[in-house]
Amino acid sequence: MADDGASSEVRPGNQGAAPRSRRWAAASGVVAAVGAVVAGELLAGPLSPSLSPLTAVGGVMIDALPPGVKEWAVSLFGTADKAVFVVGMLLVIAAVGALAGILEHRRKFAGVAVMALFGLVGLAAVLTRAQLTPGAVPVPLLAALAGGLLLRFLVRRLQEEAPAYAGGAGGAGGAGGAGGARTPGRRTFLQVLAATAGVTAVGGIVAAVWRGTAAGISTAREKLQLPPAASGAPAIPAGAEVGLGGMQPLVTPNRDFYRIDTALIVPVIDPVTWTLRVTGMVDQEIQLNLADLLTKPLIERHVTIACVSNEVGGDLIGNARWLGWPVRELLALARPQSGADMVLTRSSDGWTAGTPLEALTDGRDAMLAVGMNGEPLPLEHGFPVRMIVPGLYGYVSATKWLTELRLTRFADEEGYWTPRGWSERGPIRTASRIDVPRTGRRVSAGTVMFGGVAWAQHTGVGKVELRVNRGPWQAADLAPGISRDTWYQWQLGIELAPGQYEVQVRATDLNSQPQAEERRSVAPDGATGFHTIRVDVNP
Ligand SMILES: Nc1nc2c(c(=O)[nH]1)N[C@H]1C(S)=C(S)[C@@H](COP(=O)(O)O)O[C@H]1N2
Ligand SMILES: [Mo]
Repeated sequence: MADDGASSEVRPGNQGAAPRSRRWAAASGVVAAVGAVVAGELLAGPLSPSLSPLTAVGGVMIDALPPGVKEWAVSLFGTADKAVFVVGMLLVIAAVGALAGILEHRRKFAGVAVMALFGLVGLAAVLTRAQLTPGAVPVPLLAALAGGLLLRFLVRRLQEEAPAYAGGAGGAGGAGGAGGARTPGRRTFLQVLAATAGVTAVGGIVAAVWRGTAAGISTAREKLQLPPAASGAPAIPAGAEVGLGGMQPLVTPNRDFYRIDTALIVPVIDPVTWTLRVTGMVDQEIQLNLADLLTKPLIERHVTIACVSNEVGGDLIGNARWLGWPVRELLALARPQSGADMVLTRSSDGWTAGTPLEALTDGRDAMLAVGMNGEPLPLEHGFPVRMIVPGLYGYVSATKWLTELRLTRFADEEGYWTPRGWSERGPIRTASRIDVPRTGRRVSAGTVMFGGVAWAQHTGVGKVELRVNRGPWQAADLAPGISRDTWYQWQLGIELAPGQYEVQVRATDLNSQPQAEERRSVAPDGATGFHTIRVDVNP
């Protein structure tokens, strides 16, 4: 195809060479743009550990995503959603970089201008974030400067040292021949480009390791000695775990515990300098540090927490043994003023949740948690301190990386998710789930064992029933719960002949309130409907 006599006589530095040199200019732009990002991450290390330009831009984008898109992304990518998001951002950045390279090749400083724009976008994003500190401001500008210098340097090398490939201004021609030969000039340019890309890659790995592992804080966390609870967790009753193969453990191990939050990188908080403030409509403002908190009489309780985005049958729910100080005791010291009906909790990254004051003072085990299943909170689950409130969805109560409790009124302020299409109040809906057998699974005829969990937070589960092909409800064996603040396991053997069946579950709480039957999706205040599975019974 290329060999069509008439047009084969390509002039050096023209049609044949220009596209190729444009490609190298684009590659230079990619290296420069990624280099700028890496520079930003590295500079953020010493200057602004909890806010880099990349995480600032990502945070702005996450906050701006319509709630539907967010749910979709979470369901599509599961817990990998953040990695996928970051990779997506880097691809866009690389594409913009390629464009900058091509522009710079065509016209001096045109690509550098794109890099400058990059820096301004980063700066604008940084300025809007809650973690903003003075040190964060110069980072995007210095990063953009690094990217701009790198781009200019690479494109100049491309144009000077491989003039045959420079299709740009002046039609620099001749020296290298018509596009095929490996001239010394071109080889030098490629070496420079490869070296720069290598340095950028190494820098990227250093930045990722540095920021990703947050080594110092992880060590501090591991060294942290949690005091024993003044009031220990009630023993788990015998038989609470039904022990059916394929069921999930009654107490969810930390590494398997679902994680939901808007934080692109896990906030890393130094436990030594961490403070918690109680502000707003209180007679006595309070500030305390972790050492203070750990001297308080702590309680330890099993509490099941759930996400409002948990679909019927979903797994955004987990049960852990939390160690913490009752929130009501802190509030008693602060003395809320009359009229206050909401506690707006805030995290180090500016996320907020609006919790009814009532739920924090009515005697339930709402706590400022420091421990999860016998160890300090994992970084992803809110180290050093988070709030746990039995009976409320996480988005209105379970603030991780907690830094402030602000007494206010629902009439005056709202939590992060409320203006984004979610209810102001979020009590966890009574619900149930079939875990065994998995939907669509083939089983053998005879007694088929069904098992799963049910929860009616802070009320307790009264009964669980199953029905086959919309027949009569049959009572399942309900295992004893650890407390009314945890989920309960259940099981039931049902005689099934070969065929295909639809099996549904429903829970009823200890006040005889059955869970809602109507199928509704998660927004604005939690999914409803019966979890329904299909079972194929083999002969
Ligand atoms: N700082 C902060 N805390 C947060 C959130 C958040 O986005 N940021 N998300 C909340 C939501 S929606 C839920 S469901 C729970 C999840 O807690 P987990 O990740 O420990 O399971 O955390 C809550 N606490
Ligand atoms: Mo959530």
